[in-house]
Amino acid sequence: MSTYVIGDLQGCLTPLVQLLEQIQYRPEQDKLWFAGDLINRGHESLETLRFIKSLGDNATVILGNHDLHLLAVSHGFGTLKRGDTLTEILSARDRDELMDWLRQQPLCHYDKTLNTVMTHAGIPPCWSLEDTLTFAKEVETKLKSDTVDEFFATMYGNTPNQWDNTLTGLDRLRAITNYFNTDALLR
Ligand SMILES: [Mn+2]
Repeated sequence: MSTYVIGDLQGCLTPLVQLLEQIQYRPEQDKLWFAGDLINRGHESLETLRFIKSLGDNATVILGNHDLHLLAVSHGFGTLKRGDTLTEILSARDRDELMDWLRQQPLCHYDKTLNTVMTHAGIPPCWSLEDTLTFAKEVETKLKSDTVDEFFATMYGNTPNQWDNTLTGLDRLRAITNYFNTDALLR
């Protein structure tokens, strides 16, 4: 059994399918991890999302900044930018199903057996593993909640840009999200 970790697909399904052929991916025994940014920029975003979702338990997915942007826009927050290729998802017949599935995905994945953590951009050096998992859970709980719109309404923005354990509320959630998803904060 092998575990393959694949980075930013950005809506490029055809190269993914070619890659899976090349590594001779065997669904009955191999696992695929996707490190976020499944969609946007590329021209097969809708099909990419449907494909990853169809992999079920064979795929472990975490959210990247583009995935969160799509979720925010689909909830009526944020605006589409030039170069975004998200409209086919937003107008798809299975949009709600895809968005509900995406919203259930975590910001961070930890595999104890492999002693490995996957995040989209990184982990700040001041966070322990326990901090990392706890902070990810805080955002994930909000994402799955009925009050997720509060999060999307305040998700955009680069402040606070310094981690402080005393941060609370939506500022805290935005800071955690930015640390997981924006490598600028980690430099
Ligand atoms: Mn990204």
